[in-house]
Amino acid sequence: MSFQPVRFYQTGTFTVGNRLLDQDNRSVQATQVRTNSLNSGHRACQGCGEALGARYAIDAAMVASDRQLIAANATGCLEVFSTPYPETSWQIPWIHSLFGNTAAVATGIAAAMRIKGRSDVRIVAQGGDGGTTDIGFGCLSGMFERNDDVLYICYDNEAYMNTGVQRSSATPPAVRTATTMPVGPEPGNVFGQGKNVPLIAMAHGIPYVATATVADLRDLEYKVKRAIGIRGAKYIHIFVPCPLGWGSASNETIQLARMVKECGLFPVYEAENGEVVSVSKIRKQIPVEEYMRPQRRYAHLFGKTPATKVIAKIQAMADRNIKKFGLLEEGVNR
Ligand SMILES: Cc1ncc(C[n+]2csc(CCOP(=O)(O)OP(=O)(O)O)c2C)c(N)n1
Ligand code: SF4
Repeated sequence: MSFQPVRFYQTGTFTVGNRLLDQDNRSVQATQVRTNSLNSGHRACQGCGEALGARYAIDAAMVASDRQLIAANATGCLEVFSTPYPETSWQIPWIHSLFGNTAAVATGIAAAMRIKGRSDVRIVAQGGDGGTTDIGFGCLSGMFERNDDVLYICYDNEAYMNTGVQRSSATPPAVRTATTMPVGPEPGNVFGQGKNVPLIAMAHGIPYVATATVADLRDLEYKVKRAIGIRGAKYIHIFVPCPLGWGSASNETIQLARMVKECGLFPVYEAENGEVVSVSKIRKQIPVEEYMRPQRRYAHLFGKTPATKVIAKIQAMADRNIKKFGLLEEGVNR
């Protein structure tokens, strides 16, 4: 009979490895306090920012709701890698909606809970940037406008990753995707288009809007917990690097998420009722080039003759954010 030794690598789960470890020997990830709502064993790529962001966001929502949480999930990587039929990595009540109607499905769940008098149950809707900024945008705006009691979380990896890296309206200018190839006089994605959904959410005047990155998971957890405690519509937009779609190394996910904030391209803030109330300041400002260079989706800008004009235009976008949100502590972080 063949013999298979028990391995202890799955210590972040409720599977055999976790249960066999003594309390003292458990890693932080294997602590019994953590709900592991998005459990290990799913099929995300190595270094997937979306998997990391969802794991921390949903665990924080579980803690904040006293484990009374239901999630609706748009079609996209998060749904596909976590639920290859008949398996699932979710350890919460979880429903897969269509690609474009997650906000509406979550609204329906919230209405059902209201009718049942279950004000203790909290509802999360989640999706990628395509499901949020493009096809799901109408349902999302309706959810905001009605101030439905739902927290919507967008995991922004800046393209349609699940179907092969097509451009979305959250794809940054000059980026190479399968549908914005680096050819012609202005290679990559166009400048001056796209949508800034956190600002659009704020324009709806909803109680709470926040942005976050997977480089600061404590900040992310804090924002999710805050949002769960607020009644009405809430929106959190999380920056989640995608090694496969960006052509970045899987061990650079956190570093890229840190650098996008430190260069000013992705401002991290909170807003209440349409007004910015707190901003995460840049600790040490870096040029956008430092953030872009390790990603192959920008490789066409760094050839033999670097596209200095294009890089300068992207730097100008970061500078505008820095000014608009007051991201620099004067005299401290340059
Ligand atoms: C109506 C409809 N159109 C197209 C698709 C195919 N489709 C599934 S997921 C997806 C892209 C998802 O992109 P995004 O929302 O950015 O999530 P990601 O995979 O990047 O996490 C597309 C186009 C679909 N499922 N339904
Ligand atoms: S393609 Fe990107 S978003 Fe999808 S599982 Fe892989 S790393 Fe994550």
